[in-house]
Amino acid sequence: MYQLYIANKNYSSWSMRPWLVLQAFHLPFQENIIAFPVERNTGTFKQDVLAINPNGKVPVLLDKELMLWDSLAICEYLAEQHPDLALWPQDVKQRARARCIAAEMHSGFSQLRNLCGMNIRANLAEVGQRLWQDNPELRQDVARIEQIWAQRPHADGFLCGAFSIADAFYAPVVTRFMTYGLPVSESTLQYMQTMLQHPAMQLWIADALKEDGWVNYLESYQQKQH
Ligand SMILES: N[C@@H](CCC(=O)N[C@@H](CS)C(=O)NCC(=O)O)C(=O)O
Repeated sequence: MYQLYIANKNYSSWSMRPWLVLQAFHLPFQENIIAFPVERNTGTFKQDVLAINPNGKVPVLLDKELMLWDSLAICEYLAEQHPDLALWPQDVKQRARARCIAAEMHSGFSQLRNLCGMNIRANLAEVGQRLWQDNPELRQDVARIEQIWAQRPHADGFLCGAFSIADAFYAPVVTRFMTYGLPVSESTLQYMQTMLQHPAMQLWIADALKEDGWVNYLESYQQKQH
């Protein structure tokens, strides 16, 4: 059984990606949550992560003595270990495209990432409206994502055919678009609905909504209600 180390499901977009892949493809894994501290650099989060990964970040996948510490590398490894399961699309052209768009997400979209941190339980639509008006780079990031999503083979399907690693990489964007109420097209809304109906996505969101951990440094737009 794989061991997957992740942080809070409400906030940890990098954790969400490999977790969704493991869950969606019914791979045997145990999740281990190392919760972020309330204030940065307090608590035992860093030392707990460092005890398994010298890079000090989650997600981490352990396969017996082998330790993998990057979401894309973890997904590539899982795809290699389970070649019968099409974690990447079976079709060679869709597979190439899936790799390109997953890599683009892995290394890009910094404005969306920085301004609209994942926060599944929050409703930050007013904040989103202001961010949208004030940040042309955010609008550019969203436009590029909408372009990628619009190129999916079927309007009512996933990015490269069946659900794959590519969809897992864009899953946190689906939740961000919801949290910040960004003004997206009908086609984008349709893809979001497709993703929101996936059982693995539903399970992650349900778990996130059950969490009570509040992390001040990831809540730049709202105060904790007492
Ligand atoms: N490129 C890494 C990014 C991992 C990452 O930034 N993880 C965040 C959580 S979402 C983290 O562990 N942050 C804790 C810290 O930086 O102290 C990946 O793809 O896994």
